[in-house]
Amino acid sequence: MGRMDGIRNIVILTGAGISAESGLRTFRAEDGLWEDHRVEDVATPQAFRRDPELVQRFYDLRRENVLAALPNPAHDALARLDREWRGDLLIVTQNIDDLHERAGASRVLHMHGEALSAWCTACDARHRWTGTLLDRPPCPACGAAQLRPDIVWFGEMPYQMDRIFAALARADLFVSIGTSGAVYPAAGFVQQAASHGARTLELNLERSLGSSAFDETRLGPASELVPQWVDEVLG
Ligand code: BV8
Repeated sequence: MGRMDGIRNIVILTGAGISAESGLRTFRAEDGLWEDHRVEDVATPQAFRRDPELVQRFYDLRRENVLAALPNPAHDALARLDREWRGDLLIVTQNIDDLHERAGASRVLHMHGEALSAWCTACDARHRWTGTLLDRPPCPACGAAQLRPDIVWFGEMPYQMDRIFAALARADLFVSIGTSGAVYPAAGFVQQAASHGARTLELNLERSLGSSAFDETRLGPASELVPQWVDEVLG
């Protein structure tokens, strides 16, 4: 009875921890983003209404950092799994960076949005964006100066929840990588997958808030744990 017998459909949830070794700061560590910015000052629709300059400057800097970052061996290993896994696979990321895609993965869903995307609140168009938004550039589609970061802020509905719930309902295996389990609805996915009979595995530097809900937890850096795990899966 090999480890992967009976496993066809895999859902992988990733968080800031998978991009930490690519030089992108996590949120809750002592040098985390939330150390020098209060969430409610930069990552809520109320903050954007109150002080759009502060919020645009915060995400212009995040966008710059994403463009300067490179995928690490954890991203590369998941891209290999995406290429070679014959069953269903969905990488649901909470991250706004594009390192999964730059490593070559395609079955990726950004539930909290993307740094390299701008959303026009006048015409609802979305545009790939690598520049700044602080200078209020016009929307390439309608010309209005109402572009905001295409990011899901606290209190806003995450993207493609129906597709995520459907994948969790069909999953035989749910794997969580580099996330603290502090933010919902992502933090509740392990219970949902388990309630549909999936096996659950956590790969993280330290035990997360949801560790007790997992069948197995492996502790260590993603750049080591993820390639090891993918080698096991692909045999
Ligand atoms: C919503 C984009 C309604 C912005 C983000 C239920 C209970 C309590 C509260 C709520 C609840 N339901 C909703 C809420 C409110 C809120 C919430 O969860 N608040 C928390 C703080 C209690 N949730 C919301 O507002 C959500 N929206 O609920 O809408 C709704 C819901 C469902 C259905 C309908 C409607 C929206 C939340 C999304 C907000 N936007 N990101 C941006 O990026 O700036 S959240 C943001 O923070 C990230 O995307 C991520 O989700 C979260 C950060 O968590 P992690 O990624 O896990 O990062 P963290 O630093 O915390 O941890 C890193 C981990 O990695 C650590 O464990 C560390 O050990 C590990 N690690 C570090 N280095 C490594 C490593 N692991 C391996 N290798 C390493 N090298």
